Amino acid sequence: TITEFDAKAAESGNKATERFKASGKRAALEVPKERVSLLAREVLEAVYATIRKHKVTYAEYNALKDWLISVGEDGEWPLFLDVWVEHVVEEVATENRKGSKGTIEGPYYVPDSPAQKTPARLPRRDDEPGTELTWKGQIRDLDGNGLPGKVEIWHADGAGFYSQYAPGLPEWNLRGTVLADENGNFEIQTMRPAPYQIPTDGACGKLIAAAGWHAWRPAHIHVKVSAPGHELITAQLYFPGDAHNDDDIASAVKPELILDPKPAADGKGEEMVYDFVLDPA
Ligand code: MBD
Ligand code: FE
Repeated sequence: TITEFDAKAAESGNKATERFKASGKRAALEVPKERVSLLAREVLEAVYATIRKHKVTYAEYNALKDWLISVGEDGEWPLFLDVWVEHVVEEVATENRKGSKGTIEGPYYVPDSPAQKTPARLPRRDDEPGTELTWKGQIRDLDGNGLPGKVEIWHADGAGFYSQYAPGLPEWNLRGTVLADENGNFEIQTMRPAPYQIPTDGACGKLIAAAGWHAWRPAHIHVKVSAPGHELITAQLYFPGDAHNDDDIASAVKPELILDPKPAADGKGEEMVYDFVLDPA
C-alpha cells in the first residue's frame, strides 16, 4: 500500500530533479577544463585512498554501484547533494560576507512565488494545522540603512510537507514573495513548520538506514532575502530547543540562524523579530 509518506518520497525526488533541470542553474554549467580535471582527479584520489585504507571489497563496490544507480532512478541526486554536500559549498561561497549569515538552499525552492506587499499572510488552507507565527523584520545595508527589498519564503507545513513536492497541497501553500516597505520593514504571517524527515523509502533513506543514521532536519523556514544593488542571501531560520538543531542531517544549522519566538501580543500563536543585513553586490 502507498502511504502518504511513500507518495512523498517517490514524488519529491523526481520533482526536485525536474525543477533543477528546468532552472537557470543549468545555464551556468560551463566549468573550465582545467578545473574539471583538477577537481575530478582529486575526488577520485580521495576515493582511491578510502578503498586502500579500508580494504574495500567487491561486495562493497557492487553495493555502491547498486546504490548510485538507485539515486538516479529515484530522482534523488538533488536531495543527496543538498543534504550531504551543499553546506560546504555554501561555507566557501560566503566566507567573505560581512552581513547576515546564510545557509543552504536545499531541494524545494520554487522561483516566482506570488508577491504580496507587507504586511503579508502566506497562502494557507482553511484548516492549516499548527501554530500561528508572525515574523517582523527589516532588510538593511552594512551601514544600517533600510533597503526596499523582498523576502522569498518557503517552508514545510505543520506535518512536515512542502507544497509542490508532496501530493494534495495547494500549489503555493506556505510559499510567497513579500515586498518590504521603503524602509526595508516587513511583516509575514505564517504557520510554524514541523521538523522534516527526508524520505525513508528512496535511495537517500536506504543509505541512512544502512548506516544507522537518522533522517531528520530540525523545523526550519527557508528564505531568500534580496534588494537592488545587494548580494542575495539564502538562509534558513530555526527554532530554539529543536532536538535536531545539533545533529541536522543536512549540517545546515548555524547559531546565528536560531530564532527567539515569543507568545504573540494578540494571544494568537508566536511572534519573532529577525533582520537581515545585506552586503553590496
Ligand atoms: C529539506 O527541506 C531541506 O531544507 C534540505 C536542505 C534537504 C532536504 C529537505
Ligand atoms: Fe527544507
